[in-house]
Amino acid sequence: AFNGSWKVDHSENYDKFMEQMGINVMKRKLAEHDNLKLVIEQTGDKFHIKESSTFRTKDIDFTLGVPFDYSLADGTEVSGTWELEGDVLKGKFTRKDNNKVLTTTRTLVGGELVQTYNYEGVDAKRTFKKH
Ligand code: MYR
Repeated sequence: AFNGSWKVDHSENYDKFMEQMGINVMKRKLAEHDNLKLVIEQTGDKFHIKESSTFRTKDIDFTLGVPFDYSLADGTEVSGTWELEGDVLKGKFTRKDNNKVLTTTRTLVGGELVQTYNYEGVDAKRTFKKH
């Protein structure tokens, strides 16, 4: 159900979230228009994601419940896990530089993919459309 090619359509509070993450204003301006695209292929509990944006292209492989390393587009390194709870993917990632936790969820809502983000009390949301 998460399978497909998803393009970001709009974001809510993403700038504030990135600010909380410590990202400077110039990078935040660029990141607001990153044209993020995710191609998701799920097979059982294994995911393969092709991420592309104005910043980079990246292949990500993970298995539900199994920790993995990931670098955010600004270079911040995190380590964590995705789990499926009902129809909701729940991710919990710890920054390697300060041990603080970033949580994120992915849910399908009316044919759109909604990803939420939380870091240190600040929530954001990005909505992706299938294309
Ligand atoms: C993936 O499933 O796409 C890979 C793992 C995602 C880890 C957490 C993603 C949070 C990205 C937040 C970007 C914030 C920029 C400051």
